[in-house]
Amino acid sequence: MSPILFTVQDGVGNITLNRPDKLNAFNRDMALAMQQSLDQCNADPSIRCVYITGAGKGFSAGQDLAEIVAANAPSMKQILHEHYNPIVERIRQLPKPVLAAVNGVAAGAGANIALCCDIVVASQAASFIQAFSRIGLIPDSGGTFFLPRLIGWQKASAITMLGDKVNATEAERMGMIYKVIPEEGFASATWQLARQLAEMPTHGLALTKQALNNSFTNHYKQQLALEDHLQQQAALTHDYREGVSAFLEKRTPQFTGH
Ligand code: LHQ
Repeated sequence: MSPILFTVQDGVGNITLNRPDKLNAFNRDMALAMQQSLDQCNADPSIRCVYITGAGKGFSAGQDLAEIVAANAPSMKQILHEHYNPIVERIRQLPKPVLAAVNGVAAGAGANIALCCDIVVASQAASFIQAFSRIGLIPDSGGTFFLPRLIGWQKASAITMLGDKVNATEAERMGMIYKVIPEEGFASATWQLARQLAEMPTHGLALTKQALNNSFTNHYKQQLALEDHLQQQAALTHDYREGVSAFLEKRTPQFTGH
């Protein structure tokens, strides 16, 4: 069984984590296959949104703990350098929106890979666990970067140290995720959201992502300069012209992503 299912439909690249009997825990094969799918999403111009979800009842339980004690286990260095960091880097650098549809429990690296996506929605049945402290590790896959920025230092400090299980409603309340979506109809509601994103001005969204990627490290003058630079690029797109024309002509815009 392939650890990642990858399909393209309606302008959306669908990456499904697919080890459902292990709650989609990451092993090396799955991490490398996910990188390959993200590369395909980058290379294929027909893909204008990436949708990441899990097969079965979980999203991902993080690192497969059986793998790290097996013979020929990848080293800690390999796991970070070759598995998780390249996934997070690809998601953040991808010039297209990435939607995480968290269908069930997301723990450890599984939680932090979801949280580094551009938009995170979660089923009422989902939960987020910074499980690292339970096994003596520190949060990886960008957790110590994204969490304090999403929910503030104090909450981030407490949930990473205590390893609390945060349910989807609480995650939304804290600002960890965008929205909770009812369990019933979750797949179709989140797929609709991905399709909506795929019909938007893709290049403009990529420039927005680039601005946000820099917003917590730039000071405001640098950020104003970056916005100026990126807005000049957005102004050159077909979609900008189309958006303004459609508004003035009182019709629905037809964006091409360029
Ligand atoms: C699993 C796993 C799993 C293997 C469930 N592995 N089988 C970076 C660097 C290097 C090393 C380590 O890690 C990292 C990054 C990380 O991600 S560290 C954090 C690793 N993840 C965890 O510690 C979470 C471990 N899992 C759990 O605590 C629970 O499974 C949760 C709370 C996620 C879900 O609990 P339940 O809903 O009660 O499900 P379950 O525990 O019954 O799991 C179902 C099956 O999945 C079960 O297999 P079995 O054959 O007994 O049915 C579990 O053994 C398996 N599974 N997580 N990470």
